[in-house]
Amino acid sequence: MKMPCPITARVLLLSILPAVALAQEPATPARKVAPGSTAETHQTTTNLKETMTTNHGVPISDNQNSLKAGPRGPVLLEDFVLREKITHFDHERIPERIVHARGSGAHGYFQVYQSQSDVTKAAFLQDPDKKTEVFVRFSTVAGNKGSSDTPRDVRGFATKFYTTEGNYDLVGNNIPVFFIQDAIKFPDLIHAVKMEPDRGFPQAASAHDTFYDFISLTPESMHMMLWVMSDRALARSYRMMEGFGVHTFKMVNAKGAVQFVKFHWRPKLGTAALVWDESAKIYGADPDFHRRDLWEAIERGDFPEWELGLQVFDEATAAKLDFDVLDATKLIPEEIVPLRMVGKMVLNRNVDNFHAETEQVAFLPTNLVPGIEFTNDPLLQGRLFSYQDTQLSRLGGPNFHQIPINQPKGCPFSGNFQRDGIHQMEIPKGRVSYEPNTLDKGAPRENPKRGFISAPEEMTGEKTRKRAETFADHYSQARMFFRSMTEPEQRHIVSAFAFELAKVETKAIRLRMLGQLANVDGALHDGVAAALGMKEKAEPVAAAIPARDLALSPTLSLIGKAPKTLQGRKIGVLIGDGFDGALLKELRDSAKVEKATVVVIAPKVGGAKDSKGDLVEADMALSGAPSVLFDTVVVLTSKTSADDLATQAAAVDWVRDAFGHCKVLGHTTNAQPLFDKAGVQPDGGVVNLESAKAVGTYITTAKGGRIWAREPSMRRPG
Ligand code: HDE
Repeated sequence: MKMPCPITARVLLLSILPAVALAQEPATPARKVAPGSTAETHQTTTNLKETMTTNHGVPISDNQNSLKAGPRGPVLLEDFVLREKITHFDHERIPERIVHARGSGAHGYFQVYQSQSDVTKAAFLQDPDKKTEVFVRFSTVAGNKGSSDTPRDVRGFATKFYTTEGNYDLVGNNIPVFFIQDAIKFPDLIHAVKMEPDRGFPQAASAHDTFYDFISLTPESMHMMLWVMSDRALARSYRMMEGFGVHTFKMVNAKGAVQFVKFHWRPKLGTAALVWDESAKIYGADPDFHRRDLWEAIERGDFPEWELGLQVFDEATAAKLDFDVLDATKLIPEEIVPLRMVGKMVLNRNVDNFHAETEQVAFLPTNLVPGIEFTNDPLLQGRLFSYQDTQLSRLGGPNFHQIPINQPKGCPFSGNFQRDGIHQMEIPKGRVSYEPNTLDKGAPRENPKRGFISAPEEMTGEKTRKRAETFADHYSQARMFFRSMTEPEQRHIVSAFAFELAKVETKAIRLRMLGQLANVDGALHDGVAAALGMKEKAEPVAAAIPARDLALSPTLSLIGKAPKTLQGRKIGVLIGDGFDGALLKELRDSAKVEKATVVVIAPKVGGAKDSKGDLVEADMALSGAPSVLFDTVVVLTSKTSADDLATQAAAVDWVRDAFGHCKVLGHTTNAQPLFDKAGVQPDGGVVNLESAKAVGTYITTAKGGRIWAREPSMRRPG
């Protein structure tokens, strides 16, 4: 006997039921929900303006349940609301950037201090009363979009100026030189550093065989490698990072005079870096460390600022330098061409939507305005092709300039006759889409006076793939950089190389890399070789030009020029029951004066009771707030709570790490059991807060930054 299909029966039943249900529905929707349904908590509206619609404008009655054949039946294909929503979701991601995939952006403005008309006719560099809108995106290079903020890496520093003459993009990095001299090597470099193609790891890390295989065969990368192994690659915050245009550009004034220029961004908060162990731990504790820091600073009105500095020089100066200004693996020491500070940039607005702005922004080194021009740097020349090209696949077609974040703002021009293409968002009017024409009198025309004109430059030369001989010295500036560092910074470079090379599995690559380091500096090689402790010797590498001893450039050192400040820094205060509330208040007051932020941490996020029995709420629970998240730390406890904390690994690690990362620690006498357990040795950076004026002493000491003298006794290179 054939049984009736239960599903068919239910569908039949349902096709009758809705009519009955609808007829009984009251005018104002009190949604009918099954008992226990999540929809009970959802809000509905009768207001037309607030009514949710499909992408095609059809009002939606229920955004909680799909259309089914009966409450327990199959979902119906005709549910266009469900299908449209899921289809859109399925396509929510766009291809991530091939490099610089992980980034954070913010809006702000740029303002010039005074007219720079002697060097450039660029409009945004003329009027000190004019604020030019900007959008900045900071990024890491090697990791995927979902990687962490703090690996050892170069940071991107890309700025879009929405000028009255169109968009100008200064697409720079936080390191003033680059790995390679010619764009044709870029795909090789990036393939080498990214995850190895068979295994798909390591993520966001240069410490692996393919990278060092390539680098050890590429002597021109040595200068940049020294920077990448230095503290520069471990930025404490985007707000405390310098930026550089890297290439030499040209500036042209209204009279047509051409000069060379290098761009520099200098953070108002001064520069600061993490230590390697700290950055590795932050990787787990807060993968969004830099993104959160930037976002929170802007939200609390503590707007990050940078000054724009220019190194302006002429052909004659360029000719006298030890290297070629078209070679992006070289820098010009400030001691030779000083910076001229021309204006400031303030970031004062977070994005409204990460995808629409930070993800969809398209920076193009080809976005120039009259008064700024390219040079023949072969690395730059390759970039002029790459960025436009990559947007075609990333943003889907040739109309990506119509995406709001990429549109020029504030310039009076009328566009052009480019038409159609995928994602065309405009509806151009009229029958004329060509030029010259007579049929459209108001059509856009070329403007020989205001239009972009390249400064005339004589070009001759044989067709060749030769690299200029003036690009051949790969080691002298690498040596200059290493020798210009302070002692702790040199130690960090040695440590970083030793760490990375220890991760390289192929011995021959390690030895070849040691050969490269020997060409840079004997002490550097010896330090790394000793830390690796291998029995084999470095493989000698022939140098086209052996390193020369250039004059040192102390301005390259971060520690050397670090300001004594707590501005924009975070003080982590760990409290335990019975702590001294008055001391916490004094700390808060002093931190406010210094424009630092105090973050109170307790074993429970609900807080801890002070010595008077009042509950003080914590900002964070100890389990989620390791001391690596703070620039300097304080422990305020009673004897009992210190004894208790000393039994907790999280608290012991908190203190041990702070001490191990050379931070300044403030504490009450009661905290001693915890400090003993954490192995804290008294030194100038461990400040007891209970003697007279001790908070003042703590603040002054903490303003000085890390206690580097502590480091050698605790951590050997490697
Ligand atoms: Fe890039 N680079 N790059 N680069 N670059 C990209 O463009 C490229 C180079 C830099 O926040 C890509 O839109 C080539 C130097 C930043 O959106 C791509 C070469 C400098 C950003 C590209 C270089 C940079 C990028 C990937 C060698 C410092 C992120 C997605 C010739 C001056 C911008 C995109 C953002 C992004 C190509 C070398 C800075 C693939 C071919 C040198 C800050 O087009």
